Amino acid sequence: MKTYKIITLGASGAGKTVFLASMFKALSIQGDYTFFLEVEDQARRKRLNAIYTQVITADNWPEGTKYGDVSEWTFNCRVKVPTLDTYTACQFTYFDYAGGRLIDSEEDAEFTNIVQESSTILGLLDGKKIYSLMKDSNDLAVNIFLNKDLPNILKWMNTSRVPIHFVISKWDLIENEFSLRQVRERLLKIPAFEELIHIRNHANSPVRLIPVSSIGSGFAIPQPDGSMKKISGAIPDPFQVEVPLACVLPDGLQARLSEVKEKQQEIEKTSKSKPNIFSNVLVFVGKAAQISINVASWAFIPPEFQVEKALLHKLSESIGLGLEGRRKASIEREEKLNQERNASLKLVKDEETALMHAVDNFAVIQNKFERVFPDSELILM
Ligand SMILES: Nc1nc2c(ncn2[C@@H]2O[C@H](COP(=O)(O)OP(=O)(O)OP(=O)(O)O)[C@@H](O)[C@H]2O)c(=O)[nH]1
Ligand SMILES: [Mg+2]
Repeated sequence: MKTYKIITLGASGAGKTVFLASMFKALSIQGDYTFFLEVEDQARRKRLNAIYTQVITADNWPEGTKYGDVSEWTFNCRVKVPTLDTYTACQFTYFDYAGGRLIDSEEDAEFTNIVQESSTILGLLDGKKIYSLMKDSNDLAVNIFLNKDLPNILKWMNTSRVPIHFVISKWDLIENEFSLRQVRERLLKIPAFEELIHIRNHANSPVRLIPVSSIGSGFAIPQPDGSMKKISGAIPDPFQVEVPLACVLPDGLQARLSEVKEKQQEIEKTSKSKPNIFSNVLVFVGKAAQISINVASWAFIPPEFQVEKALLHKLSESIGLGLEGRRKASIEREEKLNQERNASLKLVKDEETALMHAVDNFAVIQNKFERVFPDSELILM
């Protein structure tokens, strides 16, 4: 089974745990999308459901994650076909730590390992602090964000070259006053942030800004004392909580293929006898990208990204290998993607075809998101 690991990095109170509970709730039934998430472990499933129930029904909020707690949430990504048989396409494992752990200067071997093994780093930026930053307030929250939270997140991100999803939490607090483009411009004024984007762009490893709200607009309002008051009678309407998960596989594959391609080119440059490009080659042709990867190089791709050829071809249309190949999200594309998704549902009969179908769903989610937020992907070159 292909398993994608995602580490969530974010300061204490940024909204990591509430986000995971809300994402699970949104994707735990086959509704808008023709896949769903399942937490196999019953105790963990109950725990995650209890967190969400507390968010939406109790007066107070769930407690922050404790320092020693490693919440490891494994979601099976499942597809139910019209005959009601269900197949697992892949797994996503999210690691949710206490935010305080980020700033520990001690060697943290466990944390380091998880960062190294992750397919994607999900950096959660606290929307409440971003709002203060956008307001140009000179308050403590902004100071902490700029001088502590963000540098600590960037420090960990700089230890790997996997794709990065900067999730802006609590978008409900920002959306009425600032656009994603404005937030993007402000963040790019921070030199260390901009530098990270340049490095990732150079490696062709995607970086995105993804605004989410785990509760939706009008559910809670910040109080002068810093707390978040729930509005009595308000109904939660989570916003875009499914987007980060949908980007994990396509973005991860793009980054891995680019890495292998780069290594392969280096070897070809230095080796005297040019390898015969027609032997031992796994050709991978797409509308947006045309690359060939040697069988030997393919072995360096981690198993979760060694997808079947048919899936590679499918994804090669949507992943941009090289800036010129960036896809254009559009309504027309949405229709085409919906048709493809309907067609592939009929073909699901095992893990491999279930993954093909899940990827069609991810493309639908991504296309819709990029259409509404064309400034999501950070490309500076
Ligand atoms: N307005 C708004 N507030 C939110 C949202 N998500 C979380 N919050 C608030 O942020 C608080 C912290 O959320 P958590 O998910 O517990 O934060 P965390 O990042 O897990 O924090 P640690 O466990 O301490 O590392 C919540 O108790 C809410 O008050 C959101 O989408 N909108
Ligand atoms: Mg937490």
